[in-house]
Amino acid sequence: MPLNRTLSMSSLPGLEDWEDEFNLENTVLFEVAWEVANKVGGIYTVLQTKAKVTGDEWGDNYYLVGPYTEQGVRTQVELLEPPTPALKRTLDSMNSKGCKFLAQSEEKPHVVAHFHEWLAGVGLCLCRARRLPVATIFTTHATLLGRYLCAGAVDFYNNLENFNVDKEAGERQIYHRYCMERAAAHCAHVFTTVSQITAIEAQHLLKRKPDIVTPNGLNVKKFSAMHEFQNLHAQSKARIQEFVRGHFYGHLDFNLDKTLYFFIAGRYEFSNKGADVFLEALARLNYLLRVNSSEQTVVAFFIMPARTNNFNVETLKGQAVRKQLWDTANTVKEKFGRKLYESLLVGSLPDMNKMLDKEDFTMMKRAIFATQRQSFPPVCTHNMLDDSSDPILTTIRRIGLFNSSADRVKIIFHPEFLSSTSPLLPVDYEEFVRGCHLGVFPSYYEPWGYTPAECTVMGIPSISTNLSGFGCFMEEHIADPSAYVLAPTGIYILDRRFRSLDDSCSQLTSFLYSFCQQSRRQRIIQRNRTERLSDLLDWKYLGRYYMSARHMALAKAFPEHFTYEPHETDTTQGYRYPRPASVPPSPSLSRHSSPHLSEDEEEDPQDHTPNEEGERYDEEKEAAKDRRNIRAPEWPRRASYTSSG
Ligand code: G6P
Ligand code: 1S3
Repeated sequence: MPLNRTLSMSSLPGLEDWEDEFNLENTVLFEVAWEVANKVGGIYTVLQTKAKVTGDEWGDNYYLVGPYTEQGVRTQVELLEPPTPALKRTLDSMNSKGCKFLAQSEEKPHVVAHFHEWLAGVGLCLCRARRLPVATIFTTHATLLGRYLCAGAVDFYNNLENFNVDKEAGERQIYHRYCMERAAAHCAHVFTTVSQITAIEAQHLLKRKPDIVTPNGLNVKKFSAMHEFQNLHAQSKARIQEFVRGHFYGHLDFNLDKTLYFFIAGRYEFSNKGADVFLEALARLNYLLRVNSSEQTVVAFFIMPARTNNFNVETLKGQAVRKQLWDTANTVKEKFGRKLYESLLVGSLPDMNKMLDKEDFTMMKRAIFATQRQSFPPVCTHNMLDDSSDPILTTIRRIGLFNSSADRVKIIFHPEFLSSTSPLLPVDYEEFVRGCHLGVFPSYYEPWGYTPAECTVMGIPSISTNLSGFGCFMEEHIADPSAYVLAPTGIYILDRRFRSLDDSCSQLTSFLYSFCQQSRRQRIIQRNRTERLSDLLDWKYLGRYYMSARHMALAKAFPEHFTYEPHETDTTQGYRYPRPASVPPSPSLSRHSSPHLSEDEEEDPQDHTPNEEGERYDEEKEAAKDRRNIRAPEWPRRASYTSSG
């Protein structure tokens, strides 16, 4: 029975269905990476989210190979017997011979082996050195040298072609690793990377132009109720507000209903991830909000793991004080309720002067007394091991954002990844993102950047840059790619390529300040537009690029059985999402394109109040208008296959 895989792609509105069938019998795919069932960073997310679409295509012929970690096996792996006799024989033989493998069996399958990053790339080099009959693919998610060079004070993108790569790798003591990465890139039948910008980097630093760009996708979750993600935002925001109530106890002199939550999250690479630019822009935003007597407050979270010695006492105390106030209020409420009930039972209205007794007042006074504090609410939630030299804390000391009452911008540095079991902020990352208003990722070095992509699929606006794979991808796939026009869709792209550092900070400040000036209704509409872009990031669509890479590798390794027709267009071209129909093209007008109501007007996403032009806002209609504007994509031509013998 031949194993056929059929893929149908029609989730993006306006897209033609794409169906493909070919014989997968006797063809096996191995995907090898250090981050298979081993959560280290972004590659884990690639593999974990892509597993479904690859599994749908390859069925039982798909194998993920990663390191054996007890923790990973216990929490992420279901132990099974090998499904095919050939695999069983191979595994038995590996076990008995101390884990050796050769791709030989009586059935002689066509094997595709896809290796991610230099660590797994060693296996690829060995496959080729031993002349194994395997079609190999190497994907680099960042180049080692690029990451190291960017972390130093180097004008990276203007000097890409000038680096003496051996010398630079040697000076940074990564020469051996660099050589493995370069060897894997050169040995592979097909070399891929995650974005156009990293393709250019790889061409200069690894000296091989990637054959194909394989952008990262996500599993996009669609709710049956269109506005469910908006409800989730409100629920998750309430959780964050609870934390803020505790953290700022004694200094809660700002209106939580007019407070916006911004955040940056990821690997703690201070300048590569743009934490430096974000802090500078926050200092400028603070100034602007203050001089303009804005009522808005911004709480900016930094979620970047650093070396710590647990939570600090002041932060834990904040949550304890909040809990105590909550308990006190509940106790008094219960006593009050009981007295009221008893009074109603005997048919009389209660004497309000007697509803609370002395004991109640003492209890409440004690609770209020506990909220007195001499210091400002802490900037950092943990005891930092490198407190005096930590780059975020050092910058905060320099720019003076200490969470004082006068500050309109407050900072919370949480140097640990979030967890729903935390005693401080018991939410997981997804819930946290949903509850925030804006993700800020002004990276200098970011081959892809999952954080803004995750924001997009949850309908949360984000700021990325034209130096990040994600930023460039969105710029390329959304019509009218200019910062002003993109902004209403909730995808802000900061220029870090053609501007000085200072100019980029100014641009980021203007993004943040204009975001603060939006009314609640404008934010709701913007979230709807952001969420509508999520299909663009779905593996159902982006999985195609991986397919093309595999087809190409099979054709190169087994030319007698497979052929591959080169694409007429670059494989990263194709679908472009149009400017929302309701947004006028002029940058100067775009900010108030949506019905503009004041912040005080409490609104609902389903609220259809007329705007100042007397038009009723209808999200369904607006979405339909957007969809009608979508141009049919120019899909890359499919690879063609002869039957695999
Ligand atoms: C969602 C909810 C609304 C809520 C709004 C708050 O859209 O469905 O009921 O008013 O979030 O938005 P904001 O941007 O102020 O957090
Ligand atoms: C890399 O992880 P990082 O955060 O070190 O790989 C990710 C997955 O491809 C990518 O999103 C990220 O930009 C890279 O930098």
